[in-house]
Amino acid sequence: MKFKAILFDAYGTLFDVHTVIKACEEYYPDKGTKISQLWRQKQIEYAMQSQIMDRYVDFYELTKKSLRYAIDAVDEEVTPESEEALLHAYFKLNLYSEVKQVLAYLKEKGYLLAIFTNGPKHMIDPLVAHHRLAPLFDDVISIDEIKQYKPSMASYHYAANKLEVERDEVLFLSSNPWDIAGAKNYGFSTVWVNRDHQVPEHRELTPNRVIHDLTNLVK
Ligand code: LAC
Repeated sequence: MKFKAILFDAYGTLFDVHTVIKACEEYYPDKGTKISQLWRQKQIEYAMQSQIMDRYVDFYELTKKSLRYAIDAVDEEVTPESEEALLHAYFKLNLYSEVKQVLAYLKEKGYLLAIFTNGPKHMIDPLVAHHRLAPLFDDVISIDEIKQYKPSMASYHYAANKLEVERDEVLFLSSNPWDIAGAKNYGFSTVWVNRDHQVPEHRELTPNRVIHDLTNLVK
């Protein structure tokens, strides 16, 4: 067993961020998909801008800020009710259907399993509890603990140190190309979970494997 630890990004990799489309449609009919896409795009952009400006704002605040942008961008009004409902939906995102089965298999094989995410614990812990995932993970690691967003080198370094493993003992999985590039840049082996069949990026930091869902990992 070459790897000691397998780390998983949270949003888009374990949890489906576009679960929120249903709630978006209830408040903004026919604009739910557009809002959800802009919301996710801006949430990531704001995290990177926060990192580059050295002006840390936690991912929940950035999730609120990007939601407001997305609703404004489709010429709709944010109301206290819609904002509360849509943010609440972020704490009940669907778990991708194959996740529990694959995690149980990997745990049985003896790997250290952890979530490694931009989300603060107060966003991630409710999702882990909601889906009863705690028995499967040895740790939930948030960059909020060092206030350095992914894909910074410092963030991946923190995760390896927290698990007390060397970078070449870690396999990192994410659905986000920028996250895979960052992890590879740091020195992890990487598996891109290309759930949405996106076009490959960062060919100089290419993932070790590309899969479309976690079942391929088992194979
Ligand atoms: C995460 C988001 C950025 O870190 O995918 O979970």
